[in-house]
Amino acid sequence: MSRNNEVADLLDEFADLLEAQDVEYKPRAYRNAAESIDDLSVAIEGLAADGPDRVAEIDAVGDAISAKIVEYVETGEIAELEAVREELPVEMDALTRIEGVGPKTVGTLYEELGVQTLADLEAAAEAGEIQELYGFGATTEQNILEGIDFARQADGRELLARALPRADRVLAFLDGVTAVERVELGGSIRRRRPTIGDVDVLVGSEDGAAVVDAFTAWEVPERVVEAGSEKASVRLDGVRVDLRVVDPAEFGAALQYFTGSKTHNVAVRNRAIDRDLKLNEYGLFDISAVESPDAGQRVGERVAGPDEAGVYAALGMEHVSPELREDRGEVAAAVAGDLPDLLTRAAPRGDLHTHTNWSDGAASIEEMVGAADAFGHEYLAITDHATGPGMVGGVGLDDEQLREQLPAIREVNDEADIEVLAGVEANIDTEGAVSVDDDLLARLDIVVASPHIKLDGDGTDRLVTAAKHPEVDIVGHPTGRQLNKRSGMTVDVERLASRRRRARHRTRDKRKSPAARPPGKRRSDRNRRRREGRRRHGRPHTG
Ligand code: DGT
Ligand code: CA
Ligand code: CA
Repeated sequence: MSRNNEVADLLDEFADLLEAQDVEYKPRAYRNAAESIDDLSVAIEGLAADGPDRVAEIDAVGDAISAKIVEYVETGEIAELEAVREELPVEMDALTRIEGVGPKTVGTLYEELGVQTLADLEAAAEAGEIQELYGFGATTEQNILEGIDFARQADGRELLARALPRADRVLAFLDGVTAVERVELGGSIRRRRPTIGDVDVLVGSEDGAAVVDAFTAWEVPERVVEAGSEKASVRLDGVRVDLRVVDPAEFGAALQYFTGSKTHNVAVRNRAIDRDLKLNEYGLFDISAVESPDAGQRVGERVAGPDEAGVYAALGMEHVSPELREDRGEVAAAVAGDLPDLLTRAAPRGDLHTHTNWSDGAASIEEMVGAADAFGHEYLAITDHATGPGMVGGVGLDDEQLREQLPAIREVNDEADIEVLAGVEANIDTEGAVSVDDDLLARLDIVVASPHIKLDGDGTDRLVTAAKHPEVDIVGHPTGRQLNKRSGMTVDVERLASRRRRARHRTRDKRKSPAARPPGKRRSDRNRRRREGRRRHGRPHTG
């Protein structure tokens, strides 16, 4: 496993600190470099070992940044970053989690008011000190106060996509430890929750002490938080990792227990009780012939334990995928054999929401289509941002630019092995109006409309209005939430979806959809196989 994420995080932190100090250009350069390193398919430390010239070959990484990367890989720190950290000792991540508070604001608040933490910020806002600052006002101060609670809740929770690479490193390490017989992730990361409090790792081993010793001696984590005979916690790239070691004979029951969620476990345990069974982290036990079932943890005859599948089977239910274990009816569905099919990586047939370098995407139309083809997609829609309400910084295309882009998309389509649809991501204003000219929308194959302003309160009415627009096919990110940043709008999805269905029926005949088009495209064997394999998964799902 590579340290790419770690290096990218440091460069992002560097960028934030420089931006807070009003340094120009550099922050952008550091962020571009960070993004590029996040996307690397090789390990950064391998390149660094070959020297700064090799590192500077990475896209968006110049000589100055490459020298810092090599310095970090060799010495474990970047002297210049340490210096800026001292000049600006603020909890940047926590503070910028508040919507509307960016690194620049953090810099000003530190310079003017000495704000370092969320608590400092709250005190300053409550005392009315923020609205007195140049460039701030009462509204900003009020927004900050309102955002603090949300930022607190988010505090310490890591995005799944950032936690997973760290978890992979832990798994890879433990796989190589001799005493480890089995290892799996548990907790919210196994359930693939959007944000992760800590990473739970479960090991099956006869020798807990050896596993804990190896784990706490591992040189990669920043520090060991605690260590016992059968468990240990470390901090790795800012994420807490909880390790627990159990007897291999009890691994399945422990995995079921430590995967959670707590409410799912309660529902499963109730089913066990109804069937005269006792379920806990040590196993599933038949207690029908036992006089005092509470006399110990391992009372009765063990009917499941080593494998998690055995636990669910012995309870007369289908195995419940971890993603479904949230007590939303999955236990009853598993008993009835009625669990839904989950999407797999092979299931999506195409992508109907993408941006290119025409707006704020990083890649060209050709590159996007090439990557989609390589991924196995049958179709790809190009839906760059249109300019309009909420589109800041000149990101979106105006109608004229969209008219220019249309033939460019058609041209790529003519050359491509997959279907390339011409589309747009238009903006929905506060009243539900859609930002692009109707005539232009009518010429496109697919129209995504998304809200980008006033992303709070109830958004159902404006979204329903947009969805009823005859040219709109998809409402994009309806709530506008941003994980760990803002909760977004509340939306009555049922009402929105029922409106949508009616609108679709009206327009179905008028416009071609990927499914309705004649199969004019040559497709690779791989695509055909994928398509056939997928038929039972039903309609494509778009996110
Ligand atoms: P997180 O870490 O906040 O994202 O959420 P989880 O679900 O990973 O929670 P965590 O790490 O506290 O515990 C992992 C699992 O262990 C949890 O999903 C269920 C189980 N568990 C932990 N503590 C308890 C408990 O007190 N009672 C029960 N029934 N289960 C527990
Ligand atoms: Ca956890
Ligand atoms: Ca935990």
